[in-house]
Amino acid sequence: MLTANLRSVLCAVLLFNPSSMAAAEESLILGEITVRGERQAPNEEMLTIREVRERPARDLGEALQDVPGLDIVRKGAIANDIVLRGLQRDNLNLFLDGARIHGGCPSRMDPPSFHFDFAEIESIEIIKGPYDLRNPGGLGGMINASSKQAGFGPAAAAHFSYGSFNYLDASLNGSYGTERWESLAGAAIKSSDVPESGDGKRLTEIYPATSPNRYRPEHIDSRAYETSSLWVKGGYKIGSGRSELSYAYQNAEHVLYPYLLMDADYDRTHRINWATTLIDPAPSISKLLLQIWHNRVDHVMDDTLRISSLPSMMVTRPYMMLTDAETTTSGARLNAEWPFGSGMLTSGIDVYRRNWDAVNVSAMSMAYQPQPMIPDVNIDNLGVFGEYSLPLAENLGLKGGLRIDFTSTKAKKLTAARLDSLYRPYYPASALNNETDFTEPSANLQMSWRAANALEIFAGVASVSRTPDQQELFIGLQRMAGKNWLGNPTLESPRNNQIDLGAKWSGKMLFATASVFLSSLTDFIYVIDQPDPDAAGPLIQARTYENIDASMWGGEFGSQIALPGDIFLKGTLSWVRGENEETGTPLAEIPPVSGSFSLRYDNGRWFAEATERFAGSQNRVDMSLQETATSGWGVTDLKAGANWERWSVTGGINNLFDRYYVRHLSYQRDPFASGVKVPETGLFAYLNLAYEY
Ligand SMILES: [Cu+2]
Repeated sequence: MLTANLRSVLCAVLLFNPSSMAAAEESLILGEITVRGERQAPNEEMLTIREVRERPARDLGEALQDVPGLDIVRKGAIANDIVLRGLQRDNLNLFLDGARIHGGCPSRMDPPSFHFDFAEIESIEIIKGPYDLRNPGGLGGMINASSKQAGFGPAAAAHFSYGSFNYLDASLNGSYGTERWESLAGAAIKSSDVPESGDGKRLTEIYPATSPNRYRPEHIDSRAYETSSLWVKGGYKIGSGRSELSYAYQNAEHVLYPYLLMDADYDRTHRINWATTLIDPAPSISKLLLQIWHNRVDHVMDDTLRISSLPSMMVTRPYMMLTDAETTTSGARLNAEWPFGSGMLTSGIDVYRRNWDAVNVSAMSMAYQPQPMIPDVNIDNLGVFGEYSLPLAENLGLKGGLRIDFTSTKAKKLTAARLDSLYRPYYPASALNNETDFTEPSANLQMSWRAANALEIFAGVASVSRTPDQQELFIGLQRMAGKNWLGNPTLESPRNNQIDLGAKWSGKMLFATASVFLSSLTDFIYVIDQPDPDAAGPLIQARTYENIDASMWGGEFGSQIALPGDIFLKGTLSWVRGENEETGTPLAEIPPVSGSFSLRYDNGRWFAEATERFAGSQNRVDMSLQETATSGWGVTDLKAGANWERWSVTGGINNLFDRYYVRHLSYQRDPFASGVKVPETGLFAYLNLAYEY
């Protein structure tokens, strides 16, 4: 937490504070290299908002795509889901200012990162691997976005971006701070028409001419998304600590997901977060953090834009299927830092409740039948942790910790009758219940050794578990054809046992990291097909979940080099491999090898940059899930920009040669397989204009 805050402050000073801009102007990138070198551990990554802002990233997934180890699931023009070292969904923790947030959509139309705008964000911290014990469930890693803080006096910033396909992203931030208090408010809007891929087709034109899931002709040229966000924050200084209360509202309307069989009518999000930090509140405590937060998301999706909703004998409403979902996540934490011996002990207690309730209404036979798809499920978690960091010698540090989580889950709207009729036939040998409990310890040990002035070596070993989520345990959707979608109420908590080795070189002109990891996943939650239990009866095959043993291994490389003549080079490379140890076959949805290389001229007043992004082919696929191979690709991006007093302008072209390409994680499998891959955007030109006061 402390390093994250310090890092935010450094980023803010280096990148945003206009008064320090002149001094830092000559060495903006050099400054970033220095900050990375000083602050970024070998198992961590950080992304500055400068890097985010220079490109037309529509969401956090796109913004993070050049960070080694990160990849995305492409579902449409926006709302890409983040993948870290081949792990995704609930295997990753994603927070805003340390507050947990979950999406409402059972198909992850609104992943956690979709629920805040970039314009709210100052920096993003990524811990790769299970090395965060301060939060429950960080099995694969932790991504924490830190929101902007008001500085001293008045400040304002305006950003405006426009690009191909009527891409629009505009935001306004204003703040005022005094010795004692500070306040900040901002707003942002984003919208775009449907982008075209390199073959000249829009994302809404990717379905075969006979598919019932294709878009109706009048919606092919509609908006791809429209979002608006509003945020306010007030802070009060208490000694050298502070107390802060923030609220944000986000409304996303008409978001198209060609990846899925439905599109979002809306996602409406409320976020409230209160955090108080006290410095030296008692002789034995150096820092105390108390935080309480609450988030709520309302989400409705349906197929009204698709052919499947055209009126027929069966379809007598504007939709053939509709899902109305709502989720709330609330929690609190109390963390304390105690100087103890020659080290520092951090301990804490935290609780959260995540409630998820989704009702699906589909035309079944001759009637519309509502089903408790996610049957109003509570997950309640109580955790305690202790973490001790000890400097063993001047150049050798040791850090270790232990955490225990007690979790109980209950599906309030899952009746015994529905469990018996819909779930039990697929699990005849198990006792099925609408509630289940877990008690899981997690632990890690990390060592960092400064082997030479510029060289730091990192080694870590960790064992971290997470709770199965509401969907994996209790989802229940009976369908007319295809496959049912069922949770498995007998799931155990998955666990990641991982070792990491990393090295970081942070010289004056060169910053480089290299890391490798090996992970043994026990009770990993994996998608499987259950056969039709009553060949002649009304039941059909089901797509469900089971615990498997799996292993993953891989590595990343990242570097930033400053050459004479204001030339900068940047390169990244990521690789991961996953194996299902039960069957000896590849794990599904593992990204191929990928990377980027860029060359930049930057004299502090203006810059020009060329980047080549690439991915290899992925032939290691899970045939049992009808996963198919994906070809490799490479695309070229160009950009240039200039600063003048308080103004800055950046423009560029992504995918210069208008290549048609798809990512490996670009299509949905059963039970909602639409059979199409969602391609990446073709040639895309953009202009960003920013004014900072
Ligand atoms: Cu949805």
